Amino acid sequence: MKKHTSTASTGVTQINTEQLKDQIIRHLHSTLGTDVNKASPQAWWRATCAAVNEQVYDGLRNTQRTHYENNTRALHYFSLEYLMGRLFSNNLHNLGLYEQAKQALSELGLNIADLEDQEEDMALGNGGLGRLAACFIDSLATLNYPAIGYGIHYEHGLFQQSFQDGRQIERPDSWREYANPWEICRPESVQEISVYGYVETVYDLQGKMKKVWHPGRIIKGVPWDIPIVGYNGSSVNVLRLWESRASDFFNWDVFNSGGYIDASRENIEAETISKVLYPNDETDAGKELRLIQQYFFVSCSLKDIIRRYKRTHADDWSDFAKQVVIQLNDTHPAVSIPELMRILVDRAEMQWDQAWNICQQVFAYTNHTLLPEALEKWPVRLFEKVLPRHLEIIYEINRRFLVEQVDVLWPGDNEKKRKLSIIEEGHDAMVRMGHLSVVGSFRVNGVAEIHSKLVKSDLFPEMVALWPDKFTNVTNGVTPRRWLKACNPKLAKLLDDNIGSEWPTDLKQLSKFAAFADDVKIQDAFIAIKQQNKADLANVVKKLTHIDIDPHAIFDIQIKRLHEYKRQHLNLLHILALYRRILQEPDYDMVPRVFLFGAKAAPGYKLAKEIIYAINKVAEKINHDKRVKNRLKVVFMPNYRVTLAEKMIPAADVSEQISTAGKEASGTGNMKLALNGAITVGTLDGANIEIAEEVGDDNIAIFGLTVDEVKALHANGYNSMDYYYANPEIKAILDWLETDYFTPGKPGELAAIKRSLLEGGDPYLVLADFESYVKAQQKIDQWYRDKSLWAKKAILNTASVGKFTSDRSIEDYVSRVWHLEKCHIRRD
Ligand code: CBF
Repeated sequence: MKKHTSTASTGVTQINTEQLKDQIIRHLHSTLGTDVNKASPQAWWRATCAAVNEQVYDGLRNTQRTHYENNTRALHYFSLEYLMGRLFSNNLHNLGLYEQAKQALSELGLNIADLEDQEEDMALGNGGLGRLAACFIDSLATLNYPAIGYGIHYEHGLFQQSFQDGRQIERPDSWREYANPWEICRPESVQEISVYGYVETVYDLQGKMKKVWHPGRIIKGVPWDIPIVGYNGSSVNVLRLWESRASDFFNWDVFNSGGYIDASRENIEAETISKVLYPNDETDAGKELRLIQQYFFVSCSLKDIIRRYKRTHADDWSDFAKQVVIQLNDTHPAVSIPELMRILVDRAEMQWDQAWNICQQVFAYTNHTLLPEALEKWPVRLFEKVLPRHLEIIYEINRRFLVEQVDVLWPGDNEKKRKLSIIEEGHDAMVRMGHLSVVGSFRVNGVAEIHSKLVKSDLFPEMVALWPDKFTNVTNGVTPRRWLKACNPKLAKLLDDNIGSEWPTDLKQLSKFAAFADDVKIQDAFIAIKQQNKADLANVVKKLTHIDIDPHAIFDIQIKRLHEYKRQHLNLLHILALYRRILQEPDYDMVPRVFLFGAKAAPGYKLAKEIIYAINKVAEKINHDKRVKNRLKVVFMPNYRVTLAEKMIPAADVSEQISTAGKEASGTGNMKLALNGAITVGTLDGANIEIAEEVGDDNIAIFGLTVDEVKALHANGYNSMDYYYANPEIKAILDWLETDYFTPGKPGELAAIKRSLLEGGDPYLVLADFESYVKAQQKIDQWYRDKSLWAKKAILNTASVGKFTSDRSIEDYVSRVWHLEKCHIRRD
């Protein structure tokens, strides 16, 4: 039997199948306290994780020691979300141990896939920016950049979704109910942070004024480290997540004064901070707990950074900005700007200018959205209650900004001041976190070319006038290790066999695959792989939904959060149009299609939940209608998450990227799907534009209004009623939704969509784009009829999207923002 040996080259020790087997059994005995005869799949999985961790910890020690010895400048990624998914197969792949583990487990009578299913997804994020953070930390470790991710150790990640009579039901997610084998608690690095209270102005003996914050509550932050293993065993970096607990000090006082119940209440309140991830993918501004969450994790993280810095620099701050760069993943961690100022001015007693100078060299900010409702603002009143000293500091930052910058460029222009002020004046004054982030950072980036342009032209034009060089673009990317090598092993092998095996770390190599686009043998192999992946997905669908789908139909997939701007309802209208055509014309000629959706709606987002309900109800009807003769199937996959994405993406023929132009900052699902050979039906929005540039117009179905056309249509007064009356198909479909056809005996149950599109004014221009969307879908239908033509387009998609690796994004950040040096890890 073939024995596999690890290809791991640097930070970690190489082991073979036999050694791995021994390690697994040893851990079954000594870590799990059980035996081969009675071990459950959970125990086997945990024992295997423990065995894998032997290599991981080896790499971690080597990495930390090398970084320390080299005294390296490091990136600190501040993010409220990390959508990690599972780590078992990812760690094995990155260590180069996957085949050994498969072999070792099989020799022990186990199937690796069964063990993989023992792991809960680590879903500490909502969607785009959380998954991006996970890809970025994978790339940083792979590229040997010193970096640490900071975030919150939520006890409950994103809710688990199921459907009851088609309606979304949410249940709490308990990803670490029985402990998580990948995390290490670090009690030696606990931090304490303060909230509430009041600020006192005091004068020292020399008459110098000082601000003293008397906090109302102290909370303990306990760090949990998740090792992040770079591909090929390069660096093993760390994701450090903070768990909140009541401070012993405070509790003890209350406890001693007989307040056992009060002490317990305080415990609960403190623990609440890291209890749950807020399930909105936009903002939760105005919610006190959310502000405390933000402050809790940035304060713990800054203190942790400073503790590490002081180990080598004591109280000399002059190298701080050389050693430390902090990336703010959206505005969520923006309160770190006044927090660092507070630490420097109040605690380190630094002059304001010097402190501000440091801040402005340390922070960089990524904007992920232009949606006005998503631009965070905090009521001044709330800030004052939770972080009174920080509010004062923000006022001072703002005062100096308005006087020293705005008034210098636009003297006496109060309108400019009003627009640029970090404080939005009004009945309920607000702190504008976007403004604060721009003012306090040395670099601001959007996440795709078009988005970065719009950040400059539409969101912060005056800031650009003040600091033209501050703004840049870094187009998003995804890690090809998880999103091709691990999730689509058959395609990965086809690539290895034909273009060599360098592509996982040099994705531009994929372009070599274009030479095979017309090669019939490769086309057949490509189609066969897709077919097998589709058959595998059909089994998953059957298991989860009891729906039978035909793997020979087109698999048309829309997977992303449910939001009006992403327009799942446009997809639904197209499905309804096809259904109606079939009913009107029984022999309607179309390639059979399975429409698959995966999406969670924020629990409080009513219309999004109505859209899910409508899709489920329409699916029920269509899937049971014999007249359809299997030309159409509609499936809404429950509980969409990273693990499900890994099963759906390799099986996709068509990728739905149909947001209103100008609304999706970038998208990353679009990249993963194209990488796996799906053809995009998409608008000229976000990274779709760059995907179109790479794959070429013949290999993508672009439709709809452009950003400029959207703006013009809104400016000229868009009236969705015009489309309703002008297009009989639109009218018929919307009217249909109002009847009880899909909800027998309950007319009007699906009327919310019609209402939003007509009375609600159709803010995302669904009706305006409908006709051109249907045409793009007809193009897909035509293309698919020619197997060889389709295979060629699919191959060219895979071959052309090398740009969208997160390794390239990271290199862009390094050269445009972070200026890091690679640090090659020495083994002990
Ligand atoms: O940049 C990553 C992603 O972030 C979002 O999900 C976000 O949270 N604002 C955007 O909506 C995506 O377009 C973007 O790809």
